[in-house]
Amino acid sequence: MRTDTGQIVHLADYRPTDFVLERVDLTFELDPAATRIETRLIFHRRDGVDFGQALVLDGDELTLAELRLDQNELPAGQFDVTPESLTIRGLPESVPFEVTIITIINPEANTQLMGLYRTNGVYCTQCEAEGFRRITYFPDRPDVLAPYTITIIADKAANPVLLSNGNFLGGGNYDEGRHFAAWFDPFPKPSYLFALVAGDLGVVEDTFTTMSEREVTLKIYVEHGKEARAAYAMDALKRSMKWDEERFGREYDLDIFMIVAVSDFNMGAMENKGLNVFNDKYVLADPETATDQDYANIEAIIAHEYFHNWTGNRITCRDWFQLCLKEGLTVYRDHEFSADMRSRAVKRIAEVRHLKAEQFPEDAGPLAHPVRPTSYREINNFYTTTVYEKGSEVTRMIATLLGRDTFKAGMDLYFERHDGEAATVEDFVACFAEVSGRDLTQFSRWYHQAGTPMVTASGAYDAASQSFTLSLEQMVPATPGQSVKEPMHIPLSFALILDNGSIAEPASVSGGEVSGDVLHLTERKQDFTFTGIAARPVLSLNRSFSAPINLDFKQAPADLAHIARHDSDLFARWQALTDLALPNLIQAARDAREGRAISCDDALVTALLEAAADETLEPAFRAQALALPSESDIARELGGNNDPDAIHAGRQGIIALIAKAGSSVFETLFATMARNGAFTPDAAGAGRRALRNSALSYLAYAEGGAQRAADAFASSDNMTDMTQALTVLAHRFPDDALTHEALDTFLQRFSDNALVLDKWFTIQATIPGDAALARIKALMDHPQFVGTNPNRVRSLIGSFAFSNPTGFNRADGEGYRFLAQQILAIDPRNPQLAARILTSMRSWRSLESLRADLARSALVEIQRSPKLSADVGDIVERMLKG
Ligand code: B3K
Ligand code: ZN
Repeated sequence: MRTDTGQIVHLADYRPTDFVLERVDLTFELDPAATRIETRLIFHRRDGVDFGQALVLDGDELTLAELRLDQNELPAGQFDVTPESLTIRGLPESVPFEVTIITIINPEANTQLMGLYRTNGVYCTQCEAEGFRRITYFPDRPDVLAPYTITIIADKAANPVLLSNGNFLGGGNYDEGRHFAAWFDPFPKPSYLFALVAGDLGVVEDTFTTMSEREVTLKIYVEHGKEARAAYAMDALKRSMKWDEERFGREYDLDIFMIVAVSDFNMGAMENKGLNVFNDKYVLADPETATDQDYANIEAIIAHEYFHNWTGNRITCRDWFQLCLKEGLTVYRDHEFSADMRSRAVKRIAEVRHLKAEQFPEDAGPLAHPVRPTSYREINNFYTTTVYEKGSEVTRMIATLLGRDTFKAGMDLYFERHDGEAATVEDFVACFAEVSGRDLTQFSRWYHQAGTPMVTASGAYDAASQSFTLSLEQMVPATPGQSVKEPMHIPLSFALILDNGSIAEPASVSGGEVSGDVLHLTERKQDFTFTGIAARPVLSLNRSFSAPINLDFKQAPADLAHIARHDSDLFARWQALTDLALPNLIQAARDAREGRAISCDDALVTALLEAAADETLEPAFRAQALALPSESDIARELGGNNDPDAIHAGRQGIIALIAKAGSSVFETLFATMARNGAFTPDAAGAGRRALRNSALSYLAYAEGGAQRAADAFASSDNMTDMTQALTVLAHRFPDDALTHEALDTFLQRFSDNALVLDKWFTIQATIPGDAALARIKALMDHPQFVGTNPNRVRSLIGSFAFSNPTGFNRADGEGYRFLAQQILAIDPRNPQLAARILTSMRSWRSLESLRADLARSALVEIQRSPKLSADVGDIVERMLKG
């Protein structure tokens, strides 16, 4: 394990390298325990750099076997080497020179899954962010770009497939049953985009003809026997390639594009040039084994990694502080793709739910950081929802401010100006400022100021002057290291909805800039006055979630119901339903805590059931309308002193009331939303299943609920219906014999399918209540629990910590202690996985004081461990600070 040096990297210290890397030549002789890598690097000194300057290369747990400078062995005095660095002195003054390095590494022993490792007999790499330095000594930073030539030599029987980045140069047989393959990637790239895969894999092949009529070979490699399950991924890839041409004018550039699915992977997928490596969870799908959510994820992640070819690979990041330049932008691109493939409104609702569930808590807690941070201790810990999802929201706001065409022009300029470069956030923003003529200085604060802005709104109608005044005030909360904040430029989409549901067209607006249906809040306090409004309108604000803010706007239930019924923006209708529900859920949590009976406003019940039954609305939307804010949504709204048991009990009480009032609606939906044809994984089919399963979840509150869920489970013919029914059964009736029976059936049926078994573990890990911990512990002893497989660890321990609020936050603190022990057990093997799961405690400070104290003790226990990785050390330190 890497030793924790505790060193902090600062953006302000950025300097270009002293030496320019011209070419990289790598030869791998693969062996499970002793892979030999010969690295040849051609450098020249950058203009203006002192002649005496030494070349310093990065390493991580490396052993140097040989070192040559221009083919000559170096005398001991001319270099220094440690596992972490290689320093070479006495370099030629004005001509390019060649450094040859030989390292020997052990892929089999690489449990961190960074660098070159083995998974199920397959060699594979993960180099982002700093994994390449675990393969060879190298200037391992994203602003060092070069073309790579790769030769792979390996045993032919065990590794018939030998892959790397770029185009295939050739291959052939070698001595002793070995063979080789050579690849050349002409596009200069940083080392984090390097990839190598070797092993015995099955393949699915197809082609794509680009807009300039070039034929590109497409290959998806999977374990033998799983080829048929890659068909949907291939389809998603071709749709992504087409979409990027049509929407952004981006054409693919190599002769071949490959995807490899592996079963041990720390994250979702990786955009290595021409050779994407994927967690097999985001490649493999068929109706029998994949849920609709799996299909949607595959589509989105295939697209995301493919889109990186331009936003990330052709234009990369100058340094890791610029991570959002490729990640936020690429998430925005994949969101837009999915919105075009599916229902835009439903997609937006899902995005906002995710943003609020994951990014808002991060931004409100001890791990808050700006979209473009200025310092880090462990870069792996900055692949966050703030960089990704808030980064995407910031890009979306640029598109909102500029309008679609000008935004496109800015993207075109960015691609043209920075192709082949390592760029910065400033470079990106400058392109949009230039094409629009807009000053984006204030807007750029979105990159630099952490924390979710709070906007307080109030509206007043004056009948005499037929005017409506909207008073806005913004506040950005203090976050770690940033106590004082400046006002932001916040684009707020709005509508003034009249009694008959139509949208008022104001005669004039004063008080600030308004473009189309977007008003620009730029001051701390700002009043906008709209004239020519004949009658009191209902204001719908932040439609489509045009800005990632918290909105404090006390609207009467009748006004919210009016929006929920009439807004032409479906997202706003959903938001209004949520806003109607939240006060009820909060009150219910208080009532549950105090032991009072739980009640619910009629306005909420009526509005929900009306939306659910409205056949003019698409089923997927109606399902979203029925999905009440989650327990963590309620906790976030409460903001502090949270009691997860009370929140859970209150929410359950409200659901029971809605279930009772709406039983006939739910019966009808359950019957009418049944499928009447062949299964299709598309958005329309998924929407019907979502609505039917939502109805089932309410029906389970009625008499005979367990039997009903068990019947739905037994009659299901696809993984979505099956897991939904099993979840309802297990979560509502954990001790019922029907539940045990169904869980057993599921286990027997899918015992040889790891991805489906992950679902079996997750469903049980998220059963609410105090008994959860004992259940988790028992499941850890299950023969199918594989502690070295990240998907399996996340499905059990991750799901427990992130998605089981009552089980994890047991009042006696045993959930936290358990997590601490698990983190300490995972950390020596896989620090990235440990650190990621530990972030589940990011909101510990908003718990009620007894739980908060126990959570703190567990964190302190982790911190006291003598041998923490940099990854876990950094998270735990930031979580405890202040
Ligand atoms: N760029 C990778 C993430 C790498 C994470 C390294 N710790 C996947 C993606 O965002 O597309
Ligand atoms: Zn990405």
